[in-house]
Amino acid sequence: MNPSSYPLALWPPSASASAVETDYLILAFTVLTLALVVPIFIGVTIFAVRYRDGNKVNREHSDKRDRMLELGWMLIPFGLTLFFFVWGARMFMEHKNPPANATRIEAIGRQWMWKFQHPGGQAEINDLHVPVGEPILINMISQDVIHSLYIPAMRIQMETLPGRYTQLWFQADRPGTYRIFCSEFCGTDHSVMDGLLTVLTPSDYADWLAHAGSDGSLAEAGKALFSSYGCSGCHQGVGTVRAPSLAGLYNQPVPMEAGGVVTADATYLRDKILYPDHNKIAGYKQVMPSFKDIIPEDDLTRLVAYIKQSSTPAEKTP
Ligand code: HEC
Ligand SMILES: [Cu+2]
Repeated sequence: MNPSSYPLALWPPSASASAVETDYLILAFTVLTLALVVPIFIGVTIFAVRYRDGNKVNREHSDKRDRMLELGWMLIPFGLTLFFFVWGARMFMEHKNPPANATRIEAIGRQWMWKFQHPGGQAEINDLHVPVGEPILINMISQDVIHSLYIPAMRIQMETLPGRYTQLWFQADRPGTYRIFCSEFCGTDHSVMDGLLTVLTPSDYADWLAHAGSDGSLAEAGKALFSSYGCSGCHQGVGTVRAPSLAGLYNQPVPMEAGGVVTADATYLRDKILYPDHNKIAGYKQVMPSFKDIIPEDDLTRLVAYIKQSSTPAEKTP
């Protein structure tokens, strides 16, 4: 990754339809802003010169009023800016709602690198390979401080927080190599916390996946960890007398001891592993040990992937 291989450009390349639309939005809004500001600026200058102290001009105040004119200059700019509000809000909603069929990539930000894991278990550092024309959802978390995943060519960025998953999605529409940055100051080597996004044709991507090497999918790796960290001792087979079975738990409502229900999303699962005393669930004695400082972030991602896909609904017997 040599920054000097990129010539100084005013505008980064755009590699998705939504990036192109973002550019149009910004451009059009800049034009509107100029259209509203420049006439005022010119008017202020003309009046300041014309009515300056000592200049002999007619200073009588006319009491002629033009209601239409006054309404016009309030309502027309209001309508114009409202148009941009609607346009921007529409794009915002689009950014916040990844399509259900998106390929999900797990990302971890840490001082000072990005780690990406594909659903098949292929992992890469500071490099991300994705297929063109398919929605890609990046689910990310930080292992230390706040980072921010920024992909200028897609015109998107998202904060990467410790202790909470955040998401970002895009659909690249032209193959190529684009830059990835951390856009949140995160310490000494923040400036070199960057990477390369390579958008491949679907066949090249399949080829890449096949050669990238993987010790099995994330969920498979998670399954192995589920035994090696001793989770299965309580959460599987005879163990489930004391602890709930986790099969089919993902995205289900869980009744809390304190009343109310919580949805078992990825953040809930992760929190439960690190801080089992939070969100105590109804019907069980809380005997689960905390795995904070024991299970590293990568393994948490794998465990969560495993729990998510073990979706065979089990007899939940609280
Ligand atoms: C000593 C037994 C024990 C071990 C070991 C254990 N757990 Fe638990 N776990 C429990 C109990 C008991 C509960 C329910 C108590 C509560 O949460 O209030 C629970 C709750 C959970 C929940 C929430 C379940 C639900 O229905 O919402 C998750 C997720 C979970 N454990 C994951 C794990 C993972 C992953 C591991 C291994 C890293 C693990 N547990 C290790 C006993 C254990
Ligand atoms: Cu960073």
